[in-house]
Amino acid sequence: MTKAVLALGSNLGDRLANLRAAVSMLEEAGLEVIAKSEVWETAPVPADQPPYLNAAVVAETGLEPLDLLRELKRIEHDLGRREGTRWGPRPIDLDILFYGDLALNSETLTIPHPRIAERAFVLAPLTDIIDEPLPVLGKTAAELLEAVGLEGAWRTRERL
Ligand code: A4P
Ligand code: MG
Repeated sequence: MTKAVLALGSNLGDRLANLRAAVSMLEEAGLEVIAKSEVWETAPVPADQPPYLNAAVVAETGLEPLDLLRELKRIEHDLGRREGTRWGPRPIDLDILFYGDLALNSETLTIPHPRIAERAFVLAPLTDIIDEPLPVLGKTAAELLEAVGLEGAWRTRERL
């Protein structure tokens, strides 16, 4: 089993219900979710789309990275996501942030996810669930978040 860290984002439809449905579907797919961040409201990047709810989870999985990616794509599709503009609005976005301490750079999959260190909407939820230095990056989420600033990210009172 490997510890994978996943990012969840939604900015279309019932955003909280979408995040919660995604967590249930991850569990149904056999992942054991062992930590869940709080739910954060975040300003969209780029700005010309609705605001997001973002969260992150740690999950134990026996799936290999590409099989995990395939499961995430299936869950996105089942939750109504269709091909659209890259970085555009979506009912659900599921990204693999880390997979154990693996570093991988292939055409379909890059691990760690390439833009973690520059995004408050990824780092803020990570500070809820991982205190140690992050795999490969070697710094804590809190340290990286301090460098980019918390601007555009707010804790909601909601739980996953
Ligand atoms: N891919 C490569 N590496 C990975 C990985 N580690 N995890 C490939 C998941 N997918 C990975 O992704 C496009 C392709 O990236 C996949 O088919 C896979 O082969 P996608 O999810 O279809 O499209 P996307 O999400 O638009 O692209 P990407 O690159 O994942 O975008 P980001 O960087 O995730 O940005 N603003 C706020 N506030 N909150 C957000 O959550 N999200 C985005 C999406 C933009 N702005 C946002 C948010
Ligand atoms: Mg994505």
